[in-house]
Amino acid sequence: MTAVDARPETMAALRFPAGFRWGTATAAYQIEGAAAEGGRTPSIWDTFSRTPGKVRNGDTGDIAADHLHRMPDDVALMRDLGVTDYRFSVSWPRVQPTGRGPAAERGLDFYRRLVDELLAAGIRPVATLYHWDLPQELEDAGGWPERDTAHRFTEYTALVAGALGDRVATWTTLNEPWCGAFLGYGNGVHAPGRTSHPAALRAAHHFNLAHGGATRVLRDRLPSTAEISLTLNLHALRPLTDSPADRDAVRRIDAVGNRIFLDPVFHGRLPEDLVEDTAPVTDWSFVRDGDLEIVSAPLDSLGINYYSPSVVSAGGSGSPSPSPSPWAGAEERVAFAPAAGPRTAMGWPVDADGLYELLTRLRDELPGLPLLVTENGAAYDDYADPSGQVHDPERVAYLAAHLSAVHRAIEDGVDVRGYFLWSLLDNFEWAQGYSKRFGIVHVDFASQRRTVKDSARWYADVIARGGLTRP
Ligand code: IFM
Repeated sequence: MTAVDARPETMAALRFPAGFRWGTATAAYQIEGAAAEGGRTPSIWDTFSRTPGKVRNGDTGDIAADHLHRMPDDVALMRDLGVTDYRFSVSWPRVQPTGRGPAAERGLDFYRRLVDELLAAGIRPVATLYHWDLPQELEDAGGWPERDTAHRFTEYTALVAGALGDRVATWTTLNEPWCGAFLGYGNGVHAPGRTSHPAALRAAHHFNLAHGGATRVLRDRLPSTAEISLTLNLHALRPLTDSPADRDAVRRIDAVGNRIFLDPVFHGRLPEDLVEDTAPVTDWSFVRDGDLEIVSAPLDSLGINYYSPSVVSAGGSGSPSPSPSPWAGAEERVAFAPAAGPRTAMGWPVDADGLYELLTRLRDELPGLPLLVTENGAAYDDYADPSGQVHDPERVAYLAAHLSAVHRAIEDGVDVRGYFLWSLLDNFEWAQGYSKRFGIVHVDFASQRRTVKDSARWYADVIARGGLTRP
């Protein structure tokens, strides 16, 4: 076959449906900075990042990408890229500093201005109410393992809904409660850095309860057209072999990694096998009558954050789950096998099939529920060269492969309504501090200069054409 003959195949366009939402995503603590302005009080991440040894290089979100002061310019960047939607999170300690009582109007004003700026730029705001920045005062009162934190969250939700409900059409209650519960309270890699399996499981339930309570509040206070959603970082799991033991290892991790949220939220029940697997750790008596009814309030869509899959075995090969493990003891005898192939700067395997597998699973398990890919992207060690350019071909390849997987899923009947690229800006990557760059816009943290990377130009082109060429 000649090169000319090959062109139609290599150039075939992958077109997305009309109205597909092309977004970017960020989170408050990772970009805003201004940690002590306008009455904002410390969150668990302010405390954690100040605790020696917890965050790489001792980095904190004190200044981050200084977005609070540069917001109009950052919105203009998105407008120039042509994004249709922007997913941001609201900082709880900025709008309700002690986690109780009245709102700090100056904090809410920032989000009012952000939403106005977005709407003026023709960009749909997508608000996430919780992306990990619990007010420290609430952690001091017991944090997510305590039931009252869920009640505090519904109160806070009412404040934000009152301020933004007339202009924000899409709402996400929680971002990645698995990380909040199991990295925050299970293995302590994230704030608040506690290491207790029972606390992690209690936190997971209270996240579910907070989500359900907030959903009720949003339904009561928002126009009936509002879209209410939840974002989960579902784990794409594969057994190392087809042996019953390896398949059972997948079942265990699926229970404590995925179904711990999916079953209560979408089916109003706890996974029975999870309750059995975790019996040595807890009797689940913190789940009270009526809780699961609150948790399972109907949703309009589900957000999925996907980066890479995991290969799971019953042990013997691969590395055992690290100690302390985030999996609350349910991972007994489970090992994680090293994946082949390229990895990002996070060390995460590049494997777009995992996204396709997750999306088609959800099509089958939750028929009729619209899906959004609310995060996907990659960190690479990119830098501005002397001519001021940032060339990031690996990120372009990663994004192209994953968007192709989304396209394939849509072709196979999955109702995916949008894709939010993580992230608009280089930012504070939690325990990795500023050492990992996920942005399609480079940030020089010393000068706060923004430089549009090649990947941002590529994404703008994808958006303009409503699709991409087959990679
Ligand atoms: O930066 C995070 C984000 O806050 C939550 N999802 C994963 C991203 C990359 O680690």
